Amino acid sequence: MKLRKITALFSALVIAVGLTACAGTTTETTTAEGTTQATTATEATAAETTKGSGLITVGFAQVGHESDWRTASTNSVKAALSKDNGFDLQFVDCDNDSAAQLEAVRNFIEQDVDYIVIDPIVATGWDTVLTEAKDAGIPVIVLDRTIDDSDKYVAWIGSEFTNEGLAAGAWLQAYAELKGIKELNILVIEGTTGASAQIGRTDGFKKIADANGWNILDSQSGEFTQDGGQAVMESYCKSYEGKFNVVVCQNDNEAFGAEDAMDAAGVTYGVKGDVILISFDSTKAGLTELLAGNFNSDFQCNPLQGPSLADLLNKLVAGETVDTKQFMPETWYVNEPDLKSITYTNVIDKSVTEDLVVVTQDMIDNAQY
Ligand code: GYE
Repeated sequence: MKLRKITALFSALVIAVGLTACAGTTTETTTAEGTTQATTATEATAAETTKGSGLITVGFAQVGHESDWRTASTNSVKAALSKDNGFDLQFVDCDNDSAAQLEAVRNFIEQDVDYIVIDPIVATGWDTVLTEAKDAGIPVIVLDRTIDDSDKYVAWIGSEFTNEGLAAGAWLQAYAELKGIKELNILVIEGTTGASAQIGRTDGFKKIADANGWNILDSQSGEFTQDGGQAVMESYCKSYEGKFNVVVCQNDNEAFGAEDAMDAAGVTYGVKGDVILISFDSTKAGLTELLAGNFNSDFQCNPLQGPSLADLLNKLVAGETVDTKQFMPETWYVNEPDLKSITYTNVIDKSVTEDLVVVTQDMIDNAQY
């Protein structure tokens, strides 16, 4: 077991509440386009919460346990929705199986929980079961990944994945210019196919790649896992030997697997290597690789959503109006000081300039996941 795996395991055990203080974060909060939805949900729950122990019963259909990010998300929700905080949490690990996730939601409806929280493995296939939840009078909250084919939920808390992909592309553009790299031949290791995190990161990065005429040699799913990332990279190393100078992994665990595959194939990467290695998530283990110079940049996705979720549920119980969309604050990390910021056109067609933060040991020591 490599050191980074041990670090990952350790950080997964650290239950984190609250957010990392970060420079150059992008935070947006969109207020209540869905006031009507929120009101309906509130009416439904007021009666429900009086029925049992006084605790608010919440069913959470979690994606699985595929990555360090996921473990941090699970820990954050479990800590925030504890009995001491007034919640009775029914947690189901859906093991990356969409059918199992639909079944978990149907079981929550059957159990007549007060609220259902879903982190959707994939973005589509949701309208029928969300209609069933609505008909049963159980409000649904979506966490992290988005649902694209139904609006029958009260609110969503998560990250703007397309912006993460755009930011990675904007950074690569600026970095290549700085280093005088004329030709970019890119291999992408995507996350779980159909997950909004995979779709957004792929689309955002591709937009910048297309605008610059970069060559994306291949783009395959590594399922957001270390083993998946390693398997895809092993096959890339054979098929594209000597032909690539950039690898984009859509999460840190895939990047760890890609490092192992490149090590085995004798390919060098990172600040002193031949290949630029880009990752997403910025876990403690990922930032450790960045500080060591093995990654070139790491685009944060913040999994510490538990406190915001607890706050939202408490507001619904109290009959207050809630924000229907809440974006987590996130930081773009690098390890070379030359570039201070990046500018790009974000998803709402607005030109934004965002800071790049040079990772330090202190930041890693204080990282909460
Ligand atoms: O980046 C990855 C995880 O949905 C944003 O899922 C999340 C992604 C995260 O497995 O590590």
